[in-house]
Amino acid sequence: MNKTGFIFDLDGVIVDTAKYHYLAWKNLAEELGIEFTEEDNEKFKGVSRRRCLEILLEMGGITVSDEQFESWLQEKNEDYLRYISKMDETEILPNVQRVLEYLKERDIPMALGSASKNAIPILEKVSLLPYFKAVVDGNAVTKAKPDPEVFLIAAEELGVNPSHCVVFEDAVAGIEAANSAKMLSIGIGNSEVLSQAAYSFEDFTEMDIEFLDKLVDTLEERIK
Ligand code: B16
Ligand code: MG
Repeated sequence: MNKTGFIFDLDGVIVDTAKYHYLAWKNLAEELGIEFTEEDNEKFKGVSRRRCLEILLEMGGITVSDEQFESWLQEKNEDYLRYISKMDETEILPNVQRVLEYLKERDIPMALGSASKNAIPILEKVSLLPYFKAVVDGNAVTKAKPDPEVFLIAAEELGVNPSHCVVFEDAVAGIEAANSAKMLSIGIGNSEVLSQAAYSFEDFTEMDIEFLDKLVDTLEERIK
């Protein structure tokens, strides 16, 4: 068993793919005559693609056949894939790579824990895939956050006891999932919104090396 493990959410933590999800959902919403704002898109963060479409259709009061539902789901994803096909390293959020390097230098294994079914192509696009020992994404889970499944699978794949894992998350449901997995949750974003996190930071530029050192020491203390 490894001693400690670090798990990262993708959208809102490593990259800001929410803006591309927004554009793709907005295109579909327009086609369906539904008004869709950036505020509406907030509710889609960390939520599975399927659930997002259900919410959108509820907003428009639209009921559809299973076949039509699947076809819109595919249309949105194809549109989204066109946006992300242009992504590169410049889209990595500030200081993320510094944190990944810090952990790599210390041989601390890292995993991705995301609701996205497009996590691997996105990590490839921004050249971060090699940092991750495990990628647990929307293809691997049956239960969405706040269920802890995604993070528990990640801990298992890292070979780390869940209580010795740290999770970086930007969504309330993700913080809840990390807490119920008995992991140390770190919110990335608004601290009032993420009040259930053990610690929170506006972004990784606010997190200094001293904090990371302290975090690793705290976890290693838990192990003793
Ligand atoms: P896909 P995360 C989530 O990523 C996004 O925040 C959410 O808006 C999206 O609907 C979900 O992934 C599914 O994404 O359509 O690519 O499968 O924050 O869990 O990394
Ligand atoms: Mg997220």
